[in-house]
Amino acid sequence: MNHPTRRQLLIAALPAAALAAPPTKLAPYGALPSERQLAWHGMEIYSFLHFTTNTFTDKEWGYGDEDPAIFNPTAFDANAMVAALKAGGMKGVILTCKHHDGYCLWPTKTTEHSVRKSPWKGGQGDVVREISDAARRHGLKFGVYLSPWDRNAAVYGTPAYIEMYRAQLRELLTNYGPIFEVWHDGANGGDGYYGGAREKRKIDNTTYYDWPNTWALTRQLQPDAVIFSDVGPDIRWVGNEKGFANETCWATFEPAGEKGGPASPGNVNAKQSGTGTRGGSKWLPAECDVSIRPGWFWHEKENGRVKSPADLLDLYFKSVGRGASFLLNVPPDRRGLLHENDVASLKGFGELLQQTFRTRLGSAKALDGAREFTVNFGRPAAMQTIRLRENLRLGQRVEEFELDAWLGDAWQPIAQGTSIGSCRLVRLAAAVTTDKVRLRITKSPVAPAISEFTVFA
Ligand code: FUL
Repeated sequence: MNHPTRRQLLIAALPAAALAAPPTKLAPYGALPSERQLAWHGMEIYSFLHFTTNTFTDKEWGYGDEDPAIFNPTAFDANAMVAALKAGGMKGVILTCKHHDGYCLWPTKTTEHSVRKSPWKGGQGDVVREISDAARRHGLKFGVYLSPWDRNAAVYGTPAYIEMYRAQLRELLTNYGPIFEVWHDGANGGDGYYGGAREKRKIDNTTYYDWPNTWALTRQLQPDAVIFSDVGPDIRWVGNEKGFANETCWATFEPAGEKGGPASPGNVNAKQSGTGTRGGSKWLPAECDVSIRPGWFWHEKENGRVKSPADLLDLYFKSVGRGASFLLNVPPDRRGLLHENDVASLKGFGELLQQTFRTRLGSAKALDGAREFTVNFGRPAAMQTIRLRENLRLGQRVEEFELDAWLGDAWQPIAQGTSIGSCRLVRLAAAVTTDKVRLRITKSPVAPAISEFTVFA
């Protein structure tokens, strides 16, 4: 009689997704990503849409006393906006369902301050519905931004507001299909309208929001969604709003509060967020957020200050190429469309991305455990871009690497680097013509688990 081997039994017990990973004899090292984090790593680039009454008042932070009557986009077209994002290569879109001014872009039951009180579509409109539907139609994932700070709510600062915030989250997480990311901003408390009080309200951001219980609600309603904040629990802020991670960027992180002590959203020593913590106890990869314009919201005067496709490609290399994600904000204008300049830039960026990774000169095979690999093109070719990835299921292992090209009759160093993680992109200042490129892992506490080494023209 044939008994299953121990290995067969082990494999049978594995979830289906784990079987998709290449077989390995290597033991995992350090903190490991969850399945939801792994799915998120696969996205790499996605967009923000910052849209609220600010779009109509020309502000970045609304005070909370804006009249909902001013929210009246004249040619709102969710399909057109999502299509433009898709042309830019975006895999998802996160909508500011409520920004600090408290105006809700969906017909919430929690407050009167919403689209229901606006003339747009006779008070029957629902921006969250239209954007989430359009995203799914175009194959993009949908995420929600729900500002913890609410300058409109009379109850802000009291326990009743936490109930209200959770009720809003519950509406967003139950009525709009699968959510890939929930975005909790760190800007918390200050002056505002607060139901007419017009005063300053300070909250203690280490205790007021009781985050663990809010996050538990997200886990319950949308178990696959990653939760973003300054400190995770799934995705961390990179520590700047310029769209780049540090040259060395670990997926592991040990967040500390601004003045030491425990960290919380709005209270993190952000100087460490760009690099993370080598050997940190949590898998907490970085997300690099930035706007395509100087501001997060649309302003007429910034129509001429849209980042170019080349600027965006540079940021892509400095975010995705350093193991983080790239979250690019493109704000709708007063028509409820993306401005022509932004649309053109997105399209140009999408094309540049395709061009950059169009011609594969070669990839290395049988990577498990080895410290040295060669990609042989079989003929001389001009190469400029190299992509490396680690098998994240085995943790972040590599600490330093070097790349050499065969030039004349010897290996010559062309680049070196540190962290790899989900993705490390190396772009040489100028193309090098060679027929083979070598990767050497020069520092790793355990056998490396490189899952990709590809050279592009
Ligand atoms: C910040 C907010 O204050 C900005 O308005 C914007 O939403 C940005 C993404 O996060 O903290």
